[in-house]
Parts: sequence; C-alpha cells; structure tokens
Amino acid sequence: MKKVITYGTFDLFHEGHYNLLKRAKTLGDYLIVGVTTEYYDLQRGKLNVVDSILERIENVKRTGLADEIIVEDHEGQKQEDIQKLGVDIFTVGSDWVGIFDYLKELCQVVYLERTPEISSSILRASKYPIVQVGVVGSGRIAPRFLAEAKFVSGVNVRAVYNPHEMSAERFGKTYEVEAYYGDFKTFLEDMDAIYIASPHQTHYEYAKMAIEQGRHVLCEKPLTFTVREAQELYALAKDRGVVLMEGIKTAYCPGFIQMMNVARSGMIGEVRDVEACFSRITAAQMREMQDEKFGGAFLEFGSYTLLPIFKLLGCQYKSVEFDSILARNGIDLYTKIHFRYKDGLAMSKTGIGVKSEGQLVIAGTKGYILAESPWWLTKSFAVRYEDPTKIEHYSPKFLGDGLRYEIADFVSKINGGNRMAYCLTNEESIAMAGVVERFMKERGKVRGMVGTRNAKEY
Ligand code: C2G
Repeated sequence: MKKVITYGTFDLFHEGHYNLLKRAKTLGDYLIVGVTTEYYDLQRGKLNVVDSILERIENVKRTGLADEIIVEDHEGQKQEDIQKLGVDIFTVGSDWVGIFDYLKELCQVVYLERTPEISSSILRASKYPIVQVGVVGSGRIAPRFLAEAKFVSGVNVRAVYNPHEMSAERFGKTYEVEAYYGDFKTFLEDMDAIYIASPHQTHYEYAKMAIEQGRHVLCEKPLTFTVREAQELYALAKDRGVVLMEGIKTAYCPGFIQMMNVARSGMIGEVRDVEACFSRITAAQMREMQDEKFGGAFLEFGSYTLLPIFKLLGCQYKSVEFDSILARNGIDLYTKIHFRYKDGLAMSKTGIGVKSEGQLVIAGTKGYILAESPWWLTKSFAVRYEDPTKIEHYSPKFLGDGLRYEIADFVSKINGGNRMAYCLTNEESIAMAGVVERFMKERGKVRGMVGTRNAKEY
C-alpha cells in the first residue's frame, strides 16, 4: 500500500485545496492530510487565518478524499510523521517547489501544479470570498509581493499587468501567475483588488481608474505627488466603498507599531525630536539615479523617514525646509528635511549617493528611543536614559520581508475589519503627499544646475 502525505492550513476552503487533495490521492492508495494548528501557523508566519482548526479539519473531511487526518503543530513534524507513519510520498503544491527537497532523504517528494485560478468556495459557503488580486507592474517589487502573499490567508494573486504585454507574460511564467494582461481595463474586470507596483508617476492614474471601477487598491509609495490628488483618491474610495491603502510597509509591522506605542506611553516623557535616516548607495545605472523627474533619494525613501515623524509629532508642522545635494542630472543624491512643530523638531535624511547611519532617534524629555538600521524593518529598538547603564531592549517579531503585514491588513480591511485603521491614516498619507509636492517644487527651481552643493545655494 502506497502512503501519501500532504499538509496545509486549508483556510477558506476552495477548489485549489480540493484539486490538490484529489491529485494527491491519485498518487497512492492511502492519503494522510496534515492540518496546521493556529499556533503553528503563527510560528511559520502565516497571517490572517480565518477558520478555526475544527472548521478546517471538517472541510478536509467533507471532501471524502482523506483516509486519515492529523494535526501539524510544530516545525520538524513532517520528518517525524513520514518516518512514524511509513509514508512513501510527500506532496504539496508547486508554490513550494524546492522548499521541501530536504524530505527526499526520507521519501519521494512530489510538487503538484497548484490551481492558479480559484474562485468561489465549492464545498461550503465560506466566511469570506478569496480576494483576487492583480499586480500592476512586473518590476523589482512585484516578486516580493507574490512571495509574501503566500503567507496571507484569503488572498490569491490572479494576474499581472504591464503595458508591455511581453513583460507581463514573462513575469507570469516565471512566477506562476496564470493570467497576464497588456490592457488595463480588461485586467481590472477580473480583479477584486489591485496592488500597484509600477513607476511612481503612474500610481495616481492606475489607482483612480481602479477605484472608479469599484476595485480595492493597495498602492506602493508615494501614492501621489500632490495633496489634491491624494485627497481626491481617498474621497473617491470612500464614495465607491472600496479600500485604498498606501503601501508603506513599515507602518503595518508589529514591531514598528510597538515602538510608536512605547514612544507615546510616556516612558521617554514628551516627544520633542524625531530624527530618521534611510540611505542606500545606488548604482549609477539604476532608475533612481537616472530618472531626472521621478528619481532621487527623497522620492525613493522619504515615505519611510516621514512615517515616524508624522506618527509622533503629527501632520501639522509649522514650517519645513529642504536641503539637497544634487547630481549633475538634477536628481537628489542626499536630502535633509527639517520640520518645526509647535513643541518639537524633526529631521528626515534620505540618501542614494551619500551613505549615513540609518537610524531612528526619538528624543523625549525623560529619555530617548534608539532604533538602529534597518529600523524600517523593526526587529529591535531600545529605550535609553540619562543614566547610560539603564537600557530597555525590545525585540519584536518580524516575519519575512515585512510585506505580509501590509497585505494581511489590506485583506482584512476588504473583508470589513477596521482592525488596523491606525497603521497609516489617510491624513498621514495625504500629509506625505504634501511634503512630496513641496519638495518637487523646490527641486524644480534648481533643476538643470550642475554640482554637489546645497540646492539652496543655487
Ligand atoms: N494550493 C493549490 N492551489 C491553490 C492554493 C493552494 O494547489 N490555489 C495547495 C498548496 O500548495 C498546498 C495546499 O493547497 O499544498 C494547502 O494550501 P494552504 O492551505 O495555503 O497551506 P500552505 O500554507 O500551502 O501549507 O505545513 C503546511 C504546508 O507547508 C503547506
């Protein structure tokens, strides 16, 4: 008797799960299905699981395909089960290709082609439909979205769009996204939601068209270049009853949220100064260096540095001043932005041609918070005081590259949960567009000048 084993969460049971079990069954004579516990899903970084383990087991049972159902609750259990139960074949969907090759020492490993097009729940009316997301743009960020979406329950990346259809097709084939489109309108028809990861200057148009068609939008930063456009998009989203979120991933990470809460808790007294820096030396041929209009350090990283400033000091600053070191083509290699508030100061530093210490310092009347690079992927921070020996360390959990938190928030908002509306408020997002607008105007004044002096000196 040939024994086959497969594992999964099987949340919001759909035909992708059903097809997988059906094909797994045909690989042998006896099918064992491992269903993950809530604890193990948390451990392995799967977010947003909706159904309880009892419901998920029940759904697997109802297929009539499993000869035995077991519970998976810890790392390393697969090896134990395979040996203990005398398993001949381990199988899982092709979204895991290569990951379980280490089991080949114990049994045969088969990756079954996953079902790319999943729609409604076939066996039961599920609590929520699977959110079908289309990715706009197939550049550097898009593959990261796919990798991270895998860890969020209730979402399926159904298609990719690129005005150059060939690029969309290439991307689709490489990353197993079944549908690809070169026409935006047709692409939208099939999606519930879109993730915009195209060049900065295209964000507004795509977002607007999608919202008008009643699609939810998760848009990479910066959402827009002007306050008016940002306000318009949020108003339109409200009017159409869809979710619009700006994808500044740091805002959705539990560690960053904890750090903001610690800063507000009074532990460091009143917050008086926020200094945030993000720099990455970038090769000369990269878009950020080349794109005279929409490249440069601030447009690339400014959303990260503005985030803790607006979170802690608010969006109503009294004044703002920009200082940049420009490259010959006019892009900013390094930008310092100084904010003055009624009761505080702030500084944002971003660089693509100047390297600095990428740290976040939140200074208060009793102490300060220091988060070292990469503070935007918040894995640790410390609260420090006048007495240098008194330090409180925090090491919050951080999964994958962090994008999954943003995706999980997006999906849960679509499903009606207002769970984390505080992560990034519309007001904060609009205020960021305001800084971008002023920055672009100021930089416009010095465009075409040569050199590496402060923009203001020209
Ligand atoms: N699956 C599929 N097609 C889909 C979605 C999922 O074939 N459209 C497959 C997955 O590849 C997996 C199974 O269905 O083999 C269960 O999927 P999930 O519930 O998402 O579980 P997963 O996170 O893939 O867990 O220890 C657990 C395993 O690592 C797999």
